[in-house]
Amino acid sequence: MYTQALDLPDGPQAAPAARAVPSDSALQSHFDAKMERDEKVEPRDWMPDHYRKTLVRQISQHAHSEIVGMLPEGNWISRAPSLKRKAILIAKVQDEGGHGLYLYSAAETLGTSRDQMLHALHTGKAKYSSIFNYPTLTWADVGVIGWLVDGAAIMNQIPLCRCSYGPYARAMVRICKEESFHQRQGYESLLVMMQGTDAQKAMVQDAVNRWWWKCLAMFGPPDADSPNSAQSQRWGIKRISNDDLRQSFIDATVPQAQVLGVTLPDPDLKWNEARQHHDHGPIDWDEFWSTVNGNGPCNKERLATRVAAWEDGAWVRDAALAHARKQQARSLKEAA
Ligand code: BYC
Repeated sequence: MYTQALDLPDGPQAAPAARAVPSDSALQSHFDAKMERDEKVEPRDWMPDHYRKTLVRQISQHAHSEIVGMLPEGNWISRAPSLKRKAILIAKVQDEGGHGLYLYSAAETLGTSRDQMLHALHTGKAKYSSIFNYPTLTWADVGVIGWLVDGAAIMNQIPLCRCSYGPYARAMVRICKEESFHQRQGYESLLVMMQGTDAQKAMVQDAVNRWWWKCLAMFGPPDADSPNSAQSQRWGIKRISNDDLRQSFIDATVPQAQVLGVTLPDPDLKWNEARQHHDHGPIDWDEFWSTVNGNGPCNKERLATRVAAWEDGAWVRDAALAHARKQQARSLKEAA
């Protein structure tokens, strides 16, 4: 996917004639100048260790979020109310699996293996998005995840298409296109429910009440409490701060809620003429950190499901490896 074979390293390390090993400071200066020019960093370019580690952390966590994110919605595939909704949901959940794969591939270009990343997930060392540790209680939750969770994801991920690391930025372009379809299908399914019975309308409102605050927390802690933001923004990994993205999401969602006919569960939510933005009430950060640290309602269930899927899939990996070895042996024999 990333055609690394065509990536020729540039800058000081690309001077074969000289054969001299460039000093760390020369490499650093070249990297800094590249950042200054807002150019992409590619896998074979020199990069500071901290930049590489930050990317591995963020991209692998993002990949884990995609594959754990398949679970709350996958829970409804067998109970979707019609063949059409089932087909849409299967396609969406499959897309999330694909997003995980693009992202693991992007992280692998930084020198980490998929086994290492999955080991970190399975042993609880790696994080994944807080949002996937809440249960999907009714069919309306599936629509609300599309509208709000995917809506928040798009708001966060569009700027990542301009991330300074090439493979991550390119993976995000395709992911964002698919997320846009996910968001629209969720909103459309809620529009249909909101034209239905009182019970259906109440179900949508209940789901909105349960997911709204969790979606606001998805953007991460407030800027003042975000240890990684400043450096990530200097490096062009994150382009917009957690608080600014959260504000844009709220401003975009309020009119959508009005069209839908639901109330966003925040008595302090109101338009501020001076700021030209909506003010909102306080987010429960204690609840957010408790969930991130493994104590949300579904953390244990989500992790156990992923670990079981990994163990159950061992025979597939073994078979694929055996097949690859057989193919390799055959081509070596033919070449001899
Ligand atoms: N949940 O310094 P900060 C999807 C952690 S997939 C858990 O601001 P950073 C979808 C953060 O990792 C959506 N942890 O960090 C899929 C850090 O801890 P570490 C996933 C969170 O990295 C399927 C600490 O808090 N999207 O939409 O600068 C179906 C301090 O935070 C969360 C991405 O992953 C959270 N919500 O900024 C449907 C996008 N927030 O790592 C939908 C890519 C913060 O230092 N990621 N933490 O131990 C990012 O943009 C950034 O990593 C974040 C956090 C904005 C999430």
